[in-house]
Amino acid sequence: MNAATAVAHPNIALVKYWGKQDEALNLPATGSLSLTLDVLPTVTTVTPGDGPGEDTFELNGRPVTGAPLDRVRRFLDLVRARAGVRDHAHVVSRNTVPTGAGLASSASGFAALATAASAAYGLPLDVPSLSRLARRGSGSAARSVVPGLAVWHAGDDATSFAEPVAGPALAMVLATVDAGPKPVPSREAMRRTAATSPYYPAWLATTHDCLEQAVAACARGDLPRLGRLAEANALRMHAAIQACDPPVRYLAPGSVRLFDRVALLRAEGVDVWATADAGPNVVAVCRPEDATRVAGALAQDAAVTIAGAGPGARLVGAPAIASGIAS
Ligand code: 2P0
Repeated sequence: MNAATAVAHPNIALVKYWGKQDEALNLPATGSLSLTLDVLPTVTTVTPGDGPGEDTFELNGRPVTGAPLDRVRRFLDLVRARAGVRDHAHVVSRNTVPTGAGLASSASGFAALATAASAAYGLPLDVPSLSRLARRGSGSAARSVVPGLAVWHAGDDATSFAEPVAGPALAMVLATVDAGPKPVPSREAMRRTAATSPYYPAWLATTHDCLEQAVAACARGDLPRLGRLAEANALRMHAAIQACDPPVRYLAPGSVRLFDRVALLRAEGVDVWATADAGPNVVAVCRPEDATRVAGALAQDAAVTIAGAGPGARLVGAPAIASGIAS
């Protein structure tokens, strides 16, 4: 077994994943649609050691302990069980996404880990296999395996993976209101929404229809229809989250200001819509040629990054990151 290094990028959902039909297999209650970005990559190296032993995980130059390390170990256990080996591993990762800030750090993280670990332990490297495996680490990671626009199917363990779909050319302007960790992790808030939000059944029913319509809009290259569906879907997700008990509110005053700025730009004739994940940061969806104008307007209230469609998770040549952890 050899060390392997993989790179993956975050994705932003246009039709959101919020709720599971199976916690153990990490199967989503509904399908979702996203754009894998060309910014903020995660680069991860998996180096198998000899025989059973302690897995280690270093993130951005620091050893990780506690629950985040356990989550990586459980993922490696799954990889080892499938590969029929017991060798421990050293995982070294560099993540340029603000971790835990609602910009999908777990998506690029587990997409890169699934790809590097599959190569290191000899598992299949085709996109459906990597997407199914990445899903087990974090649901949204299933989509970061795929380049550009991706649909992640609900389905069962065998059929719940992401695959590419054709669609209109898109840019996303990431508007960061707060890069700090969110108050409630998305996994916990998702569980709480399903268990206590009176709007959860409506969320599931409308998202199912929304996905069908969004995929049809993609096929027609109809950005305005896709944008309207995406903004409505995001606000419905936040409505369901805010209605849970105890409530969780991810959107901050600065987030609402950004939704208003996007609406003002629309009133000026720009095709732009807003979405937001499990945090206060807002993402504007627009045509690539309008991205600079949109970014200029949002920069009055937030730190902005312009992103386009990016590549799927992939292996890179040699181990690119030096580990500070001795084997
Ligand atoms: C999404 N989010 O579709 C939605 C929108 C956040 C808001 O997927 O429990 O970290 O690891 O499967 O993937 C965040 O949830 O959850 C997420 P787990 P994940 O992008």
